[in-house]
Amino acid sequence: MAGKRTFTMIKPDAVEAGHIGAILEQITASGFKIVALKMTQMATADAQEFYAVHNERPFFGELVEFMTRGPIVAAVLEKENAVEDFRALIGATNPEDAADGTIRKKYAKSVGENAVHGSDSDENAKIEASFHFAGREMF
Ligand code: RTP
Ligand code: MG
Repeated sequence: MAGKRTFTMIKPDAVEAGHIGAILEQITASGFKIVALKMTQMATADAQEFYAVHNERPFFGELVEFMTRGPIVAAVLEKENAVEDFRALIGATNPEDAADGTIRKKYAKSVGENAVHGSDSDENAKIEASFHFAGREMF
């Protein structure tokens, strides 16, 4: 599975704005196969654990508030070179810096409320997928 899977979330801002369908369409049209999918809402403790790597950063409290304020759509995606290709598809963290046509350029509102998450390494993709999905929920 190394290199073939990544984990994503459609974040609360994009769910609230009604972009679930358009974002999933762009993801599958770009060659990613959905192998796990669900709508869920993270509790505060979930978001603090998921983003623990950022817990010393000044935006951590804001990030946890944001990620727990409404439902998200979590998914595991399969494609050759999944992690890197998906980061290219979503674009830079700050939508002002994201390339035209990327998901964040089209749907993100700000550096904080930036529509989608994408794992940053194969190792983190596995950890993050397992955080959200049981083995029997991944196909
Ligand atoms: P992600 O983990 O969500 O895919 O985003 P990323 O790798 O592009 O960015 P990262 O540095 O991991 O930051 C995680 C999330 O924290 C929020 N953030 N807010 N206010 C700010 O300056 C700021 N910086 C980051 C964003 O939601 C970012 O995606
Ligand atoms: Mg990140």
